[in-house]
Amino acid sequence: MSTEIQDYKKVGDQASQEMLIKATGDCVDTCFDRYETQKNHCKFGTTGVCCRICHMGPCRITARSPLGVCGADADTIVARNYLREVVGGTAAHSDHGRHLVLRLKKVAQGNGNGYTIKDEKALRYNAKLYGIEEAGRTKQEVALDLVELFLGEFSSQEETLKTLTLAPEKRQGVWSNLEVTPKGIDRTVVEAMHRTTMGVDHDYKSLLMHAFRTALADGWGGSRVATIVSDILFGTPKPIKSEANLGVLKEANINILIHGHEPALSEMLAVAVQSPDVKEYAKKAGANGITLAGLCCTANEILMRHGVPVAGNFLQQELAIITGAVEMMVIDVQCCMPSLPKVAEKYHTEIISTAEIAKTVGASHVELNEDTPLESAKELIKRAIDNFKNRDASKVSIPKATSSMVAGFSVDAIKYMLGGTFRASFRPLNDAIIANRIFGVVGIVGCSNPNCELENYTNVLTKELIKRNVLVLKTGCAAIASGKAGMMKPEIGIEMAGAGLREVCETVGIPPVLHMGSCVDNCRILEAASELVFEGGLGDDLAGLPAVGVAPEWMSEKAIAIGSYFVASGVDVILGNPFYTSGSENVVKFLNEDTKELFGASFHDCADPMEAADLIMEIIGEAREKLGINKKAERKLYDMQDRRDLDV
Ligand code: SF4
Ligand code: MSK
Repeated sequence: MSTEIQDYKKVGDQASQEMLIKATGDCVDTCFDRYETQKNHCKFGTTGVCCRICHMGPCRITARSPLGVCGADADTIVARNYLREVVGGTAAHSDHGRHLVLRLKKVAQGNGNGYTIKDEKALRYNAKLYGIEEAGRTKQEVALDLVELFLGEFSSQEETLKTLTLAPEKRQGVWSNLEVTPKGIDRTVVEAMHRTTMGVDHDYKSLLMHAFRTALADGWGGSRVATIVSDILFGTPKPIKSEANLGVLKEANINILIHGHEPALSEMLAVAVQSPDVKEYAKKAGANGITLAGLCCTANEILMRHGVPVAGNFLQQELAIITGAVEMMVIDVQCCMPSLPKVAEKYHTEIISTAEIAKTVGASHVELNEDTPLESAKELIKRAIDNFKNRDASKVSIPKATSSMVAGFSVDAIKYMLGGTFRASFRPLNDAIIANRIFGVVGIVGCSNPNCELENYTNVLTKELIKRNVLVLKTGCAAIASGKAGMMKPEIGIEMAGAGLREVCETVGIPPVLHMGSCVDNCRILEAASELVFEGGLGDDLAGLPAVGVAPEWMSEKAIAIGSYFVASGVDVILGNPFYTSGSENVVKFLNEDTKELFGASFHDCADPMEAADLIMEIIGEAREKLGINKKAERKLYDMQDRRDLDV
């Protein structure tokens, strides 16, 4: 490794290192450089004791000034700030869900204009879950009823969320006893903003309980609705092969990147890019073809359903442009850096913002024509093709690194893999856990963050867990990290797995690390955990399952909401970097200890991936002990007499 590369040791993967070196040569600033200039973080911010909620402040709590002008203490201020972060995450996931519900409404009313109900089975299955009559009715009629119900999930003023009834009954009882069952999503979010404005809710416990209530409105509300409707409109993901890392970009091709979170436009682009006229247009422009690839969670959405390759995760969005080979980056919502047009100035890349609510200075704004979305998508691709002539060959350098992967593990797909068409169920997984071939299940989720070495924590922990026979479920940028590291290629992942997990994966034909989708799809992990409970033999609640959640390199408010709904659901959560709450011992104690009494799960801070692995084994071991399954099952070879006995 050259000294130049060693300088970028905060970036573990070769492809990103190469692009950071190129960025220096091209005089381009990236988030890694900006992190260096920003990294002396304000202590008032990182400890959560800065309040700028009213204009008597800003107030900052210190030993010499323990109260704000209004009298608010550190507990109130830290808890208010935490709740507002949960609100940000919940609002992002839920607004995404709302847009999808409104799209399903148009489709059901006959105004889909190219969007259809792609998965009628998912529509009917989910309608039944909510008690909507579906037999003998058209899919449009069923969809309209489901849309009405989902819109009620946002607007309900007095009734609690219907989607919460998809959780195990015992958990619903816990929420009800603690009075954290949320009413409508919009009401819950508005109330959170009201509670945190100057002079309203000052009791840190009351504020934190509303944070959990709000997070539940995300995980068992907005996010779950978003995932269900995405499956209905675009298809429930099934295992699909693809590739990950910057090497998916091709020098001789037109390269188009889709980035953000909402799948509606990218679905159209994935269809449009296949059309013969568009392909012909690319050939005429002198390109071999078109590479459509994704970044962040838009990538995960279209990877899961179309096998569209993933160019990279959150921290690779600028690096992708620095290859000099990207004709267009189409951005929608969430996690798209405002720096993108600035980076693109050095190259020929055109940044196109597409969401009405998400505009970026320096980007061109093009919204999909709702009457002719496919045509709009084609026009966008042709615009990228027209930009090919502006590419400067001397600035092009695409890293070679790519890794093949299998993604697309929705809960439905996992059930099918475990039991086939006629016996699709989680039974074999429950049995493997009970027999201790699989020690437990861990969801590793979240982002990448320049405050730590890119993907190191995520990959070290994942590798260690599968070695210790823990099945790993992944979403978001953490999933992309495993894809890039080869762990989602069954033959490679299986080699890394411990004997018990390996046996199960080989029998079923799955990798030991399952890609379950985007960050909104973290609700799929809760759905999978609920299936473990419904299947029987592992207790009657999510709390007590041999399962843990981890957010190793998180950075977004969405991750705070996700962590909070995991804990409120009874699943312990390990954080690679702590919340900005250390300014209040009471708040930290509440989140890291008191929640265990309330919800049966809590947060744990753990900066080292190997220590996290040990902690996870301890938490899962305790759960196994309580379930009475903490022993190594002997494998019994049956002789003829045993078989006769079994038959009796
Ligand atoms: Fe200061 Fe209180 Fe205003 Fe916050 S709400 S800025 S603590 S006076
Ligand atoms: S994109 S929220 S960086 S996972 Fe979902 Fe990745 Fe985190 Fe954004």
